Amino acid sequence: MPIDATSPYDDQNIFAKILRGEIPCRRVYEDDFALAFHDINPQAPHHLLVIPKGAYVSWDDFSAKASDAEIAGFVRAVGIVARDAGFVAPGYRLLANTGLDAHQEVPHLHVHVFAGRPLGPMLA
Ligand code: IU
Repeated sequence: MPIDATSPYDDQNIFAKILRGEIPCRRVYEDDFALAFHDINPQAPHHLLVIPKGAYVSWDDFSAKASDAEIAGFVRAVGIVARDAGFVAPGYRLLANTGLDAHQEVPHLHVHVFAGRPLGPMLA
């Protein structure tokens, strides 16, 4: 079910549990600001999720409330994940579904990283 991006943070959401180590994930990268892991239902040959370590429901919540250090750290982590995976040259796509109309399902900000095939024109 899609979530309302303006709802309060629920610390029982699945990505909060992954961050606390209560649920396993296929981790590819971690630093002070971000964790990256494989999506369990990949929509491309490579489909990773990058999440901030802080408790933010959505891109809207994060961009409004996170500190400059958290924002810089998270954006840099997304770049490192893509670069370390070798996605830069052939290309990759970032996506952050936000709220009901965008069909955001997990109420902890996550940036999808898609790569591994020509992804075609942007669909909206
Ligand atoms: P969305 O942007 O909120 O719609 O995407 C949620 C993603 O989280 C989706 O691609 C799921 O496959 C993925 N996911 C996951 O990787 N592990 C989980 O335990 C759950 C969802 I629940």
